[in-house]
Amino acid sequence: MPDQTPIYDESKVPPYTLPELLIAGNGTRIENREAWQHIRRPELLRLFESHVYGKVPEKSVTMRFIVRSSAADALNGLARRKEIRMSFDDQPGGPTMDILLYIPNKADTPVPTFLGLNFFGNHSVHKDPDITLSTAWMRNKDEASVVDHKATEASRGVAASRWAIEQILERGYALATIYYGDLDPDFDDGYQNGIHPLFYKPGQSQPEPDEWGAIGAWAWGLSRAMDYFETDDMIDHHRVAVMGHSRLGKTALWAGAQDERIALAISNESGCGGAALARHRFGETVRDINTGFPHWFCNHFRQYNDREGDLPVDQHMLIALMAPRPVYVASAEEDRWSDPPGELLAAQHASPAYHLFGQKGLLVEGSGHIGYHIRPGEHDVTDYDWTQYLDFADHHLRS
Ligand code: GTR
Repeated sequence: MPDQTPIYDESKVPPYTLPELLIAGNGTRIENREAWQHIRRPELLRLFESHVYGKVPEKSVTMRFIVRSSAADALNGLARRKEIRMSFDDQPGGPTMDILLYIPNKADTPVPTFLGLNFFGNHSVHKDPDITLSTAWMRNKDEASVVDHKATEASRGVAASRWAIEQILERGYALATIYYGDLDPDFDDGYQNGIHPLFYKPGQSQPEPDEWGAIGAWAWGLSRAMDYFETDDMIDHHRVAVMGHSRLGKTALWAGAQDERIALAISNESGCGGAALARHRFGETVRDINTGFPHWFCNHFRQYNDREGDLPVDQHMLIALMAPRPVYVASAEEDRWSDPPGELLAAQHASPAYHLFGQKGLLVEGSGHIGYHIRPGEHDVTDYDWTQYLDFADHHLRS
């Protein structure tokens, strides 16, 4: 096994060659948007499914939703608050997913919307006392006032600094959020809880080696929220931006790659398995992530521990799967584990897919269809990050 000390010095990153974005598996050069849409895009999706995130089993589930609450006077009259519960199974006690929605009162609906999964329950994104407190299993964390894997009253608003809700609403966007653990609680239990078991064939007790892990399940939940938006006439489902931080940034990119209804995908410091090139061995590596989080990816991904160069894809291709839709990658200077230089490189190398559509990819100055910023500070989501996302969304979703 090679030395496992993380590399934080660009000059020590071993040389690598990226797989060609615009050459198909059979050697055909991809020269236009039709060839991208019909040949390369489906091929890359299959490769990410089989080797990285796993595929969603082919099975339809019985999806239902109920509106659990709706109040026009939330946040001092700024917004309507809605809570929607989706279920995927007719059996009582099956998995459910709760969407919290804030819709700006001053805007004419339907409104463009930011959608993001959260780490500690919908009640964590704002101190609003009327958000239903999640009763789902959570990772224990003192700062989030999670005790014995359950949220407490003191958990309300613990993640509020990461969700610029008033800013989002004042700028005319709705915000929708879902606790990621509703889809799959984030620990390695061999996929016995969450939504995976709904998809098992008779006799199957865990996903096949090329079937989805937790990131696949979380991304699936984002697409189910898209299904709901198609039924809610206050939401403009053609203008939904999916935003995620860290593991949920990996998820946002994977959801956006698969689901072309998503108009914009935003990766906030998603790092390894997200926006950062796997072959650029800086910070977290494939071995690190498969060891620390064996349940996030499909089992096949483990073949690439210390063998990133053998992956048939790299993460510039994941970003490119958003084309021609806009995509945003953000890094933080002190968050070296997420490999900021590898994130920027992936964004740059995704650009040729955009050029096929006559668009600019990543631009050093001005705005192309790939946005990027790096800010001072640590691994986190800040108001500054949100201001950039709102400006980018204004440019691409409102013009
Ligand atoms: C880290 C992990 C990263 C990132 C992060 C997070 O421990 O190594 O890949 O996903 O967790 O999601 O907070």
